[in-house]
Amino acid sequence: MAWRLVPATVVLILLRIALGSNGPTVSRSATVPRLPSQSFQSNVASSLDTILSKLEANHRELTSSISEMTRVARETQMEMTDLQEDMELLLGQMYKPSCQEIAQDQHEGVAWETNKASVGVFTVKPPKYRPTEVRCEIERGAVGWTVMLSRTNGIELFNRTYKEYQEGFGHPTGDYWIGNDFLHRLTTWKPHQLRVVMEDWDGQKTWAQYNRFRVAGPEDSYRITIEQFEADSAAGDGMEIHNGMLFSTYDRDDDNNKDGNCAQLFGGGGGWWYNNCYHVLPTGRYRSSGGMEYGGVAWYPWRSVKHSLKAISLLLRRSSP
Ligand SMILES: *[C@@H]1O[C@H](CO)[C@@H](O)[C@H](O)[C@H]1NC(C)=O
Ligand SMILES: [Ca+2]
Repeated sequence: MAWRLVPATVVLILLRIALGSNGPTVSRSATVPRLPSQSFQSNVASSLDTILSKLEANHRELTSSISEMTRVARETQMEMTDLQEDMELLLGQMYKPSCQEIAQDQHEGVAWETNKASVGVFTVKPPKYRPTEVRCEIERGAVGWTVMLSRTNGIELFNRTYKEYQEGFGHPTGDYWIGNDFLHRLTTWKPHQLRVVMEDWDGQKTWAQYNRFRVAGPEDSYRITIEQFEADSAAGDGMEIHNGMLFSTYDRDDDNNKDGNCAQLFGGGGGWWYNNCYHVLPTGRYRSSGGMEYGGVAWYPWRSVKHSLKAISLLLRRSSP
């Protein structure tokens, strides 16, 4: 063991000091080196004994404190895990996982006539995720949609970093992105569907729906599964080329464009499940005039890929069983 080297070094150093100060270098007159006296040697020896036994005692003490600390750390770890589980249970009782359950709650005991459609901000908590403020769109008949993205004006910028898209940004009373970690937790907890509603500058409105929507975890770069396109969706299947893609931002390129980063080249800085590069881009740069260039808030094939829409929302609810 390493500590055994310590006394040996100490012995050597002490001997060197002892021999050095009484040895040949300081004795000028004598031609034969004088050995240290008997009493001096035994003094050194007994000092060394004392030092050695002190070191051994310290080492024993240290070893036992280390094993005690390890035991306490292990216990603390277990207590932390228990606390986390208790906390998760408690928060799970305080908050609904999504707007779907909030709508069901509100529906109970409310007469159909007064059960009007409404929009509001609520705190929800998908399992294994933190309580989060979101916008709920609640329809008649206990249907509650959780808004994952809203674009209605250019106030909130969507040219954001990977980290910002992970955690979410903006505010649920206005435009916002709910966060990739939230999406992952909610859509892997129970199967979800995605509804897209959009509006153009001429006042026309349309929608599209996918009955299967799932976002993988960070270890799989938030890969999107978007399938079972609802055939009568008026806006057309713009998400087809995005199915199975990884999430990319201007500071992280996981897209299928070999020459560069779609978010930078064409996406106006918005984060999205780019392929090479996009048909749909709800996170594009908001242009108040529609315009005719890449990087806007786009839904092809409803409008040109270079046309920026007036408004778009992405809404989630559990798939019907
Ligand atoms: C985002 O885009 C706006 C213009 O739309 C620009 O002023 C701003 O600097 C951009 N931010 C980043 C982080 O690129
Ligand atoms: Ca690329």
